[in-house]
Amino acid sequence: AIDSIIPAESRKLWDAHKVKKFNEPSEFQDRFISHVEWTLARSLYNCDDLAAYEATSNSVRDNLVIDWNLTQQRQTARDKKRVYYLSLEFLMGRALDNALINMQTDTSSSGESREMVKGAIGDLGFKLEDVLKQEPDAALGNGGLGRLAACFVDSMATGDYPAWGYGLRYQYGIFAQKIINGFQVETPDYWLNFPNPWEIERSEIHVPINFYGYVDRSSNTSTLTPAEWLGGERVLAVAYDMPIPGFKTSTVNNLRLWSARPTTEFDFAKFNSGDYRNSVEQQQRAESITAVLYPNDNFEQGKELRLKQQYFWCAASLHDIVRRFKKTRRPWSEFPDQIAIQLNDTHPTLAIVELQRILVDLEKLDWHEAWGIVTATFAYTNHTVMQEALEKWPVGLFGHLLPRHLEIVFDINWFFLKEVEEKFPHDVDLLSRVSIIEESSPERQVRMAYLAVVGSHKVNGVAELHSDLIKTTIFKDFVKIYGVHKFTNVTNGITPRRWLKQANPKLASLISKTLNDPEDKFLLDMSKLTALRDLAEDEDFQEKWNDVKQFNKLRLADLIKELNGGVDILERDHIRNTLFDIQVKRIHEYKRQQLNILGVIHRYLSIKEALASGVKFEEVAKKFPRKVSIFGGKSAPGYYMAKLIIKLINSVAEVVNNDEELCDILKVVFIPDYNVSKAEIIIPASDLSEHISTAGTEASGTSNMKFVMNGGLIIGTVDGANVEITREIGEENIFLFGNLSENVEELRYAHQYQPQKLPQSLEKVLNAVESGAFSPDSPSEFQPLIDSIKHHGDYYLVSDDFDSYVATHELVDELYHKDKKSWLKKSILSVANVGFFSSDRCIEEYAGTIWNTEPLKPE
Ligand code: F58
Repeated sequence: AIDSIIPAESRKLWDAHKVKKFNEPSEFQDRFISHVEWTLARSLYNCDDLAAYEATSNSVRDNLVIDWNLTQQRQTARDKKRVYYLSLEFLMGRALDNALINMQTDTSSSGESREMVKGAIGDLGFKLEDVLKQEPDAALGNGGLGRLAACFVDSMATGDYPAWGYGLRYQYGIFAQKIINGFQVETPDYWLNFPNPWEIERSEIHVPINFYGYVDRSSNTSTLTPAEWLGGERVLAVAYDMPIPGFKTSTVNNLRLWSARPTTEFDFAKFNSGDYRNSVEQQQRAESITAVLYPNDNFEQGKELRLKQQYFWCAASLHDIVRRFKKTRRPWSEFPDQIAIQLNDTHPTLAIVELQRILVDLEKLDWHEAWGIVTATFAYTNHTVMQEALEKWPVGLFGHLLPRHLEIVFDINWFFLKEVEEKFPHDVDLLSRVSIIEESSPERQVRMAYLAVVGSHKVNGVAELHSDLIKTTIFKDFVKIYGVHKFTNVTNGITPRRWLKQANPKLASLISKTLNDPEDKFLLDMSKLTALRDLAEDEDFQEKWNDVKQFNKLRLADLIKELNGGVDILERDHIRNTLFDIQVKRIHEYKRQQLNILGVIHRYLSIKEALASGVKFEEVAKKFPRKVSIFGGKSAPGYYMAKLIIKLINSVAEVVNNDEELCDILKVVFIPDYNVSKAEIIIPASDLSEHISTAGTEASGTSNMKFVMNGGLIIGTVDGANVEITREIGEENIFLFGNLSENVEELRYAHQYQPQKLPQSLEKVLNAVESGAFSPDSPSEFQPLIDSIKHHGDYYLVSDDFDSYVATHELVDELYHKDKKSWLKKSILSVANVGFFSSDRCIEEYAGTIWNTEPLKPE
């Protein structure tokens, strides 16, 4: 039973006044109007779409909060093992539509409540679609890693796991991208302009967090015994909770995001010395800790504020976790039986050090007992093998900000190296290779990935190929030290609720009708989709399937038009037989958008050449059937080459789209400000999508799974989860090309010592770019891109993969335009076999093999 301060005799009264969910349209309307009048202090006469969005969200939230409270009570009372997912990023996107899909009322199941609200709000004079569009994206992440965390909290709630997410409540999410004269320009994403109905401020939950200062060890001199960390700056971490509803369950989990506030403590020293303004200013700086999300993708910058963010968040979260554990009055030894903490990349690695500090300094446990508890609690997910993305912190900066934590890191390292030395005596090289402290100049650095490996009981990669690679590259020595079983794989997944039902309602409805599954149970058990295999060649079904795709392509064309100031780029009548070829993801050299756009230029030049040599347009159009190449994605603000790639794409679009001779058989579109809500429109519209990273560089990729789940075919390299996608859907249903990861090193090596020999096809393309064909006013504008391929070793192997890329596109054209039936068959079979990539499967694997937790089902 849970304690309560309410006396027993009063509880009856509480029960009599129990809050109730809205279950019917008229109850929803009551609630909606109450919120318009009372929460928003508006009326019928000034209720616009935005107010309707706020009122609808508040009404839906009321329902969720009832289940949220029950879920939390249940989890406390049953006291089962809990999971905490620590991620510096949660790329949630919009919440309302998702809540409507997942929410249950007392009388309707998930899915049905959306229809009910749609009708009810319609009768009040609003269109649900317009109301949903009012919501700003919660864009608290950069890309794949942040979106993965968002999919995981959805699946943890759906699977009834007692699991919380912990993150930061940034006031500015990832910047909004504007394209001006073809260049990316960043503008701030202040997403909290209007009241956010999806967060509940818990001002009563505030944790003081310290920085800087010094360590006091009064009498004893050993760093292993309790010490006191004193002085320094202090700020408050205030909790904001977001309800996370599961699908077809009344479980509503919690995502707790911390926000920084000044403490109410007052600096009397400064005040007395007459420095009032300074003392206030210093306090105000506290808020800067959670002001902005760092906008880098696969690159670590090493800024002090970033480390401050990390500690602020780890310390607040651990304080919260420990407080909850202490309420159970269990002995410390049971901590790992009750709690699993998953580290999403190395960003939360300080949590390992902080827990060790709490146990040794505050709870006075013996060092080794504490360390046993720590390592049994934590597990770490790695998302990259690229050196520039591995976190390292200069020892000086680390020790200045967190003096006691640095001591603890040194001690962890000391015991670790001792263990290594005992296992592999006299291997000095090994010791320096695996040391958590890197002896680099000008300064030593803390290697966070190694600290995470040493402090965790399991380390996983995010796709089979990637998990194999980490064992032979960055963590090779650790496999030798700990054995191979510490390292495992959990292939990524995506939530089918958002990425099928919400993004593609037409396809979801065709599937539910076909499977005779009116309650959409397939969204929970995606193996049900295999029943579609039998229909892959059924002409009637193919036609319906194709109609859905056409609908989604028109929907995307509408969006593109809207973003283009109301001017169509694509002729509507042509959309039906235009291949939509899409690459949307962060812009990065390793993801090779440059390969894609150079391929587009190759196609353009080939068309022009054919026309110039007198070949009839009809013939040319047969060889190069209609196609639009669609790009989208943000570059890190300081990433020069990625920004130049964006500019090249826009410059090529300018030339190609205005070349009348082409009569629209080729178009190029760059969609500005790619984000989650745009992805929901873009992904369902693809015929083909591009996942063409240099082999061995993309850890998994998750948009590849999203495209396949929406019936798009993919062209890709043998990289990341493309490998398992191929295995699941069959190699005849995917267009693979390019060199394999095992050859990459050799090819790179060769580039360094031999002058680059480019294939003729690429030579032509680069010459055109160099001649200023796409930048007549400054012909050398794209020289750095050309040089990186021609003269700087072509690190990403564009030249090595170019011909096979172009040839594979020819196969795509041929199939799409000459054999639509077999195209549709491949599309249907892809969806039929995509079930493995549901994030529900991932969470089951984490729970079974890493967390050792079980679901806690609502009674
Ligand atoms: C991505 N990493 C991987 N990092 O690149 C992708 O292959 C994988 O599918 C995905 O994680 C999920 O596992 C990624 O998105 C970041 O954005 C970090 C942000 C913070 C700085 C370092 C990169």
